Amino acid sequence: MTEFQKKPTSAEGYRPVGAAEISDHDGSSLTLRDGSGPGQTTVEIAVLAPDLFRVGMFPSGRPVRYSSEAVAKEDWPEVEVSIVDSNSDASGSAGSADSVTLATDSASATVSLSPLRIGFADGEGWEFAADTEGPGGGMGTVPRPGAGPGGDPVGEPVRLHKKRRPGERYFGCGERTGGLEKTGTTLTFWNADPPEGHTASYDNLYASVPFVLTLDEETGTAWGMLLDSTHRTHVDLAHETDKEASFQAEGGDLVYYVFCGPTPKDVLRRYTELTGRTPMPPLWALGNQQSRWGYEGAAEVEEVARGYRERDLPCDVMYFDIDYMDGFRVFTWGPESFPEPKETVSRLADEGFRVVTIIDPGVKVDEGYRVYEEGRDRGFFCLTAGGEELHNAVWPGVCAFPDFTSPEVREWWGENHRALTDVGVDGVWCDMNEPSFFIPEQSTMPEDAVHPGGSTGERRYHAEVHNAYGSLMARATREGLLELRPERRPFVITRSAFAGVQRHAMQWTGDNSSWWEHLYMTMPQLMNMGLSGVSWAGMDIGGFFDDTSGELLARWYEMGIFQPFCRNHSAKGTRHQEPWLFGERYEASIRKMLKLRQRLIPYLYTLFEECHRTGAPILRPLLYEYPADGVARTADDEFLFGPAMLVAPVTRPGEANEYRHVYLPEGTWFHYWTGERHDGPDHVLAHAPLGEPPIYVKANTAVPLWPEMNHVEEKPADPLTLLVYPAEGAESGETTLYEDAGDGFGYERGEYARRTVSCEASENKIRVRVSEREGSFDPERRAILFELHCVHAPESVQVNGGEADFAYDEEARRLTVTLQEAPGESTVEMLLQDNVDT
Ligand code: MIG
Repeated sequence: MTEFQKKPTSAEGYRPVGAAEISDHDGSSLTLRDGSGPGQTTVEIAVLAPDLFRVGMFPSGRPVRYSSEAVAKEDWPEVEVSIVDSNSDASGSAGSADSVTLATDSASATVSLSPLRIGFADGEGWEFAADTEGPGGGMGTVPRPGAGPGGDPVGEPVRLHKKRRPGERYFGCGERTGGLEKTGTTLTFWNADPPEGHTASYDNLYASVPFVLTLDEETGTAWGMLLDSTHRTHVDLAHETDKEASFQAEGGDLVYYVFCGPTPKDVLRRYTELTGRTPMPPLWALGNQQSRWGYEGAAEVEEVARGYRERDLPCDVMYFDIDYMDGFRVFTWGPESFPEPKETVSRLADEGFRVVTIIDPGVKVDEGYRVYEEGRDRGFFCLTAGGEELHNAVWPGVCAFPDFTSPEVREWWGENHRALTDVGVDGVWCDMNEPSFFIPEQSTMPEDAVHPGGSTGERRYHAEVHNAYGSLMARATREGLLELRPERRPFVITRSAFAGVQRHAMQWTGDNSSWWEHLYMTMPQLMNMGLSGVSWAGMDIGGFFDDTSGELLARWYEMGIFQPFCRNHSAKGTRHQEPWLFGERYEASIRKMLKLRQRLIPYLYTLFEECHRTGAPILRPLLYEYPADGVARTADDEFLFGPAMLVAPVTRPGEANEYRHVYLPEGTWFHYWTGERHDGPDHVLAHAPLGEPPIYVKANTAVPLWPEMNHVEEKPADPLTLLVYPAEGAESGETTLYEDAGDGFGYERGEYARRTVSCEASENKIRVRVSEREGSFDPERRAILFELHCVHAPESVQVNGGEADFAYDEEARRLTVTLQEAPGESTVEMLLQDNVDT
């Protein structure tokens, strides 16, 4: 059975927790017991925040513990909770009651004691996430064939059954194949390096985020649940029966968190408070990036970089895949392929390119190779069940694998990155970290392998920590880079991941194929990752396996420039797919897209900052902003790029057909290329010839743009343009512009500049207001250029109360006004001859 097909242990013999007794309680939690002695089960229900509950079940006498690679925040400020049992209205007298309710001002958990069942409700008493009833309901354990209770070294499988309310819809669950909605599916969480050609029939891929975002189809009310287990995990979302969702981890404790919402925004904000937020990226990481497995050496990489500059194609980053190493030994440089790495990297830097190098976890077993000898001598590698150093083959041949669960190993791994930073490498790409083994092909570490845990850690079987291995490697990398270069924001990219990975690294989605199907799949996949806390993500543009075509590549860029991570990457042996290899027509279209990406960076950076501060996805499904809109919920071939832009890429071949359907939710939208106005909700047929993907800008909502440039640090972003489509009769709008130094941590000390830009339009007047600058960062800019589209000729324009010059392009119906940059509030008012266009 291959890694990605294993089925859960049969639920036969399932033993739910029986009658529970309250053994302890404090102001915000309850502890319950079922049984006594070594077979006893402890259950805890705790209120961590007014809308966040944690439930833990610790079977077979296991101790209560919550430490987890998913969780970033363990100490929560005290919450006001009223604990009321069914026998009395007064708190504190828990004892012989049938049920106990823990209530905050916005939600509650009710615990029935005999048998133990737990359910939740919002402030209005609307119930959700209730345990199912009957002998197969609630939570409990499943005996593993051949192991008696307590006699199972990794613990028996644990199971949980939740009622599904009619109309409940499921989303999230991290990186997966298939569509946006996960209702009616079963999902396995077990990180694997899946075979080529991810199709809808694939289940688990490289990453595990067992977090479900649930929407009520009637009201759009949202809640969420994280099953915090790094064991193999299976989730059934109304597949077996449409009345239930069930969760099973193949060992360990059962720990889950319930996020009460009530909006997707609330759920994500709390989920990312618990599991951590995406750090601020270095600004250059938002630029376009080029990679290929198979560039033979420094000369070829430099030639490709030159190709970008010569053809006026924006690009910021070049990647070095495994061939830069000496015989694939990590933290070395190949004497033939990269004889002078420092010179190569600095020449690229002179041209405005940053460099990212790949690192795999496998360390070549090789006498005389420092990294291996150190790791071996210090006991830093994983062991077989019999206590030997565990070996398997990967690119370098026979390898040993660091035990990233050990803090000392992570520190050592981090320090090793000096071999890269000394050369001037800017970022690190963690690959093969499921971990992926070659024997047998695309397998992973055996479940009975041992992680020694180091002197301060804990000895554990691989089965217990498997899904965290990739995240732990990414963590070691980020912490190492921070240690080596404390003044720079680390850039780490990872393939394998667990819930909370966003704190350590961005995630790319691995080995897709150059198929139209995979261009489409980018959207549901990235949207669900965004709904699972992993917003900083991207798919290989052009496709990794198989041969791309000019049309596919050009269309792929039309979507790809809106990915938080924009990188072209392909596999050795496939057709090269640099943008200029398919003729002038496709190249021109890609150039137009890459320039748009580069111009959008101030908007994108603002979205990153919002994500960093609140957990809001960058590339977001329509349901995130419009949860009560039933059509928006189904939209998985279009997405929102922040609140101001809606993008509906073409993902089908056939250039003769230049049209596609687009759904526009509530609000007023302007077609970016033609300025056509649409008042949503509406279904429209968009004209989408090559180079003009359907992009819609929300009315009265400013989008900040940079001048055209070939890479992020080319020149100061002056002037900054504020693109606005004012619309009478549409809601007034507001967006944010966030700026800082683009690297370093000054922003944590207030060195940033945040402004809000609001716009309202009436029959004969448009007013755009830029708020006072918050924060101490000075963008050192001379001017802000207001670019108002789809407006009639103005009678007069006033800036801060005084007459101002303007330019009006009659044909384009575009008005431009320049404002001198100043930290205070500025208002631009336009009096129009006629009313604004409708
Ligand atoms: O066994 O480093 O997903 O992006 O180019 C393949 C070579 C190993 C897999 C990664 C891919 C990378 C490739 N790697």
